[in-house]
Amino acid sequence: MHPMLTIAVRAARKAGNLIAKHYETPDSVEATQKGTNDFVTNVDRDAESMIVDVIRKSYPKHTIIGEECGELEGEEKDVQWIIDPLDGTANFVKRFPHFAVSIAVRIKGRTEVAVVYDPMRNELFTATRGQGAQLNGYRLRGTSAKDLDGTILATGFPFKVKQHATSYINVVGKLFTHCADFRRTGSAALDLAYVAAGRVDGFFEIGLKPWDFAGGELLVRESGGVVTDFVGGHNHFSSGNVVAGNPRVVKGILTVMRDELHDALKR
Ligand code: 2AM
Ligand code: CA
Ligand code: CA
Ligand code: CA
Repeated sequence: MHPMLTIAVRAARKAGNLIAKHYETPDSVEATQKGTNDFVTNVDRDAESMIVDVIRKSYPKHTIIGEECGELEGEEKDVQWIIDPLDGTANFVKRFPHFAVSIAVRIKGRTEVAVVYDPMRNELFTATRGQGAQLNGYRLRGTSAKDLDGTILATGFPFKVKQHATSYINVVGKLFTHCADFRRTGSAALDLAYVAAGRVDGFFEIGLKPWDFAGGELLVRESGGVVTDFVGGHNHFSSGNVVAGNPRVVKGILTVMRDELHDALKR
């Protein structure tokens, strides 16, 4: 195993166990409001500190970027650990058992290893660039859908900034006439892991942050899929707009977006 993946897995399991422990004792969870419709808990922060400690022990010079801690600049700026200690906090707070830890290591802007860990199901999704994606050690393949016909697509809604919600809902409405159905699970990291595992055929979401999708992106690519922005390009790390799936499904989603999406969102 890639040495950085070993550390990423150790950190993800440790944080996942902490999250699962708190899930059993809801009184130990304190939620505070971060912004409109947006909450964070003591568990997000404790899980993140745990991950940072594990990384720092092996790689004290690497840069770490986390949702709650921001950028912890290291001497080596070329190596970035991008972490979401708890993806699906809204689910966690509501005791809807669907959330994950996501960790990706990017070297000079290219993701080398990734882990997405679902502690409630003990499902560990891992990937190393050029070496495939695995679920608990078994090789993953995405679905072989030829177009949008009969597909199930995962997505998320722009719950924070509703400025472009109408344009977005238009796209969702149009896509609905082409695919079979949608899933809206509340964890972008798991949505992408599920694309890699073939549990859904594709995924699209607007306005994500790098920690939401950096890990899942490599899982999808290493399972034979592609990940792009809303115009088929590779600006999703800056735009936060992500489409994923096998090349034919992504093409189907992009075609609908080209016709229906507000120009401001096309990047
Ligand atoms: P989070 O739990 O780490 O904040 C993209 O949809 C991301 O936004 C999710 O992966 C999740 O990340 C967060 N999210 C999704 N739905 C949400 C909601 N209804 N309220 C708050 N955060 C949400
Ligand atoms: Ca959050
Ligand atoms: Ca997230
Ligand atoms: Ca989070």
